[in-house]
Amino acid sequence: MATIPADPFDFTFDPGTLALVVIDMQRDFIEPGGFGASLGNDVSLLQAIVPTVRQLLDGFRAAGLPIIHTRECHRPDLSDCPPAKRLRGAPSLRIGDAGPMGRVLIAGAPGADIIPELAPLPGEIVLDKPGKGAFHATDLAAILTRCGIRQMVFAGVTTEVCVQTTMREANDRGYECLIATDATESYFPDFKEAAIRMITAQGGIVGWAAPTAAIVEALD
Ligand code: C5J
Repeated sequence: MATIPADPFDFTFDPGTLALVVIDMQRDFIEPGGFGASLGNDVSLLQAIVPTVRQLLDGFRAAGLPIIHTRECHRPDLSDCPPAKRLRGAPSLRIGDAGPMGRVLIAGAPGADIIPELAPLPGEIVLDKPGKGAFHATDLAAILTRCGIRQMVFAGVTTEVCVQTTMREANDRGYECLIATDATESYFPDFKEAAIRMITAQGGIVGWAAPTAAIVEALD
């Protein structure tokens, strides 16, 4: 067993059952001209965590531990995109519309790709998900069972939407989850802070939180 100093208390893990889950580090959320920007968000906030997410990837790769990358995206015919999701709000580009990086949040379009700096390596799992949570309408549960994963470190975007939703789904399924505080970000910094407080409050009601350096050091 190994230990990461964490909030609200130490996160003890078995390296044989730990995985890294990197949520939605896609061009559509991180780069200008994508879905995030079409909603009026400042994507430079999210770009700031690319180096720390890369440190986590490097640490898990060096330790030989499993890595799962998720991508929020939909089928080209939008059959897995509820109209309520597509029509919500007043973005300049809706899901499925043609944008500067191809059709917005559509599997196979350049915008749905993970940014090149964090590109998955052969052997790493890439999971396309139509919802905010990575368990909804995916085979994530089966993958975790098959790989013997019981504990997960979470990174990616956005903290209070897809990261927190997936952590809550995982927590309800009995997984132990830790969020890397400097490898996750929101378009709304106060939402990020609030989400991490929600996760760790009440004795870690959803999970644990720790900085990337502490996580990577514990993997050595
Ligand atoms: C959002 C996500 N915010 N990956 N997606 O729509 O958090």
